[in-house]
Amino acid sequence: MEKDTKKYRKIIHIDMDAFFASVEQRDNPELRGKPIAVGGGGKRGVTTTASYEARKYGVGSAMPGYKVKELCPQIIFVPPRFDAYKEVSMQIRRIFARYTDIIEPLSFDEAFLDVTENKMQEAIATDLALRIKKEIREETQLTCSAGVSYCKFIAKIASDMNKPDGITVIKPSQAIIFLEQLPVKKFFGVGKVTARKMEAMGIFTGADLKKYSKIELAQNFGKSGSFYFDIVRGIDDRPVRAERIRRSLGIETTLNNDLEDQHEIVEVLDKIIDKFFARLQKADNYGRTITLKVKTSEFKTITRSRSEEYYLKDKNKIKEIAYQLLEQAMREFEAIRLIGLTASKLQSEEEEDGQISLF
Ligand code: TTP
Ligand code: MG
Repeated sequence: MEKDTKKYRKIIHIDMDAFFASVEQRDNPELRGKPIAVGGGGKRGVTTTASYEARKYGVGSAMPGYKVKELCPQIIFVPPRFDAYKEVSMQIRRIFARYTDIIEPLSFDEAFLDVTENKMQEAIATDLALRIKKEIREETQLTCSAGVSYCKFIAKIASDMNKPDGITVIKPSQAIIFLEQLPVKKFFGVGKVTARKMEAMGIFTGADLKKYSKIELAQNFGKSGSFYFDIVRGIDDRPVRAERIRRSLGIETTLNNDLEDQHEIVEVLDKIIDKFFARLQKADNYGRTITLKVKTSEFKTITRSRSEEYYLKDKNKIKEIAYQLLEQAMREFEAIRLIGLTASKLQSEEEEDGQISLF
């Protein structure tokens, strides 16, 4: 008889415990063991999160300050320090990178890791998850919770089941029963509105959901219907998508007709600088190197670049450099048909390497 040879993936989902609040308690011993809320202190402020001590009173995320006070009069409101959270976020990503390159961060404090193949040649994903938890604790003095399974959907739900400082492993053979017993409101991807709609249809658990055909679910939930149909049967082949590190950011324009006139070229360059700068601002990502590229009417490509020691965030400075580069390039062409600007040595790239930019 043929053996079941299906090879399952090994996926870990890591999520920091009461993230912002834990960082505040770590950095200020006076806050330890106390109910605190990060944010929400101002007149109209809402909380970002609350310590576990505060959660006992029902305090949670996205709650207005007055409501928090009602629930827990002794609450301590702490203003958020995003730089500190970002630093931890980068620290944990560096820890993940010791194990695998297939890392998909979902936010500051959580990520999926595909460890089917991993840098430790370790076959047991649970052991890897425990090692990651230990390294995070040792290096950040913070705890996290882990979910381990063969797909993203179950790993994500699992990481939430034994918080704080927990680990939950759901093996492929346990998945069906796990999903049948699971309340639909815990399904990752089922929002509050959908959960209410499902409950109105008598769907409270995975087992209830299974009674509906794919067509019925599509009729009620549109495209998501077939997702629910598959997911409740443990079918989730979505890959863990590693974030691509951007090496450059830029724009270029092919001109309608070849340009010869210097003034016209500068006019086009001005427009490109505007767009280019807007792009950098939008990405909130700046580079230390600016490259100008032109394609001549003879289809020859010329590039000129200049690097600085600091991130080029000032539009006038960028303009000055672009003009200078154009001047250099102009010696080599009569007419151009394409012109563009690129920024490289980007901030985001260096942060991935673990350096924090000072400029
Ligand atoms: P979560 O992981 O959702 O929450 P948490 O880490 O505080 O608690 P848990 O132990 O249950 O995982 O979010 C991570 C951080 O994101 C959280 O510490 C604060 C921030 N956040 C907001 O700013 N607004 C929000 O509405 C939520 C949910 C989180
Ligand atoms: Mg969290």
